[in-house]
Amino acid sequence: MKTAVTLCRVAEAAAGPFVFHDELPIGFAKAKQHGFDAVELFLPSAHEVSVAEIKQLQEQHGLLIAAVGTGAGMVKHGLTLTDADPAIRQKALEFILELVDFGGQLDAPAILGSMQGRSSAAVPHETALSYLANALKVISARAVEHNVKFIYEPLNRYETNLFNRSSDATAFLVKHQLDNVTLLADFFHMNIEEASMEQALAENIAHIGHIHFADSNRRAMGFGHSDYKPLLLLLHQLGYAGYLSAEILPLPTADEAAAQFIQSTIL
Ligand code: LER
Ligand code: MN
Repeated sequence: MKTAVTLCRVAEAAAGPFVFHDELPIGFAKAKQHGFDAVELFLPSAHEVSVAEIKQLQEQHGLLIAAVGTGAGMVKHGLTLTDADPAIRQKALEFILELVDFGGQLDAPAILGSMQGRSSAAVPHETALSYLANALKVISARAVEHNVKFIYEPLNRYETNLFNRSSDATAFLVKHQLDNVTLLADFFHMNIEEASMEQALAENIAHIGHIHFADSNRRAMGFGHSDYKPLLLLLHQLGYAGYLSAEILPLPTADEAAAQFIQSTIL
């Protein structure tokens, strides 16, 4: 398993579960200093910083890009793939495709989290799911062109009503033959939604491509009440070889959260 830490440059997400909010040269330096293998980027759009600039920082610090988040499309621009307005859905799709192209040039998959949106009185559940499936087909085909996966993230009930549990999301991906889409297992959301973390991980491991390794209170593992060592051991036994990414609150400080996170990933 590899480790990654979130670098957030989205002002609207300043209070979000991201470790470093500094300018990227500082964020990359801190990631390296703490011993992470990679960074997970949360940027305002695909146009905030050039691919060349990211490559230069990667080379300077010897870091991989684990993934690129798309959530700014939602928190900054209010875009989701399941909006009632087709023009907004189209803008959401284009926003994500640009980030797939951006990440693809860095060998990194993009993540669909909050931009999945939710069903509502205006958009019935089955309609929202068909919007999601159709968008995932287009996005996943674009990811194939870059030889990267695309990552779909089930969220807890307060953030979406589309998919809250891993097994339901897996069934949806299988049903729609979305073979190039992997699941993100965010332990914070799973803590709220899964009956058993162990069972959810074991049942869906073949589809899990990325992990947000967060404790029950969304702090670094060890700073909440998750019994995380058995989960880490289970992931090892299941042969999970992807990232454990620190999408966690920067508490008590960003540096302490980062240091604790790295400690918590040692078996
Ligand atoms: C949101 O709660 C989350 O977990 C992110 O990874 C998705 O934007
Ligand atoms: Mn997450």
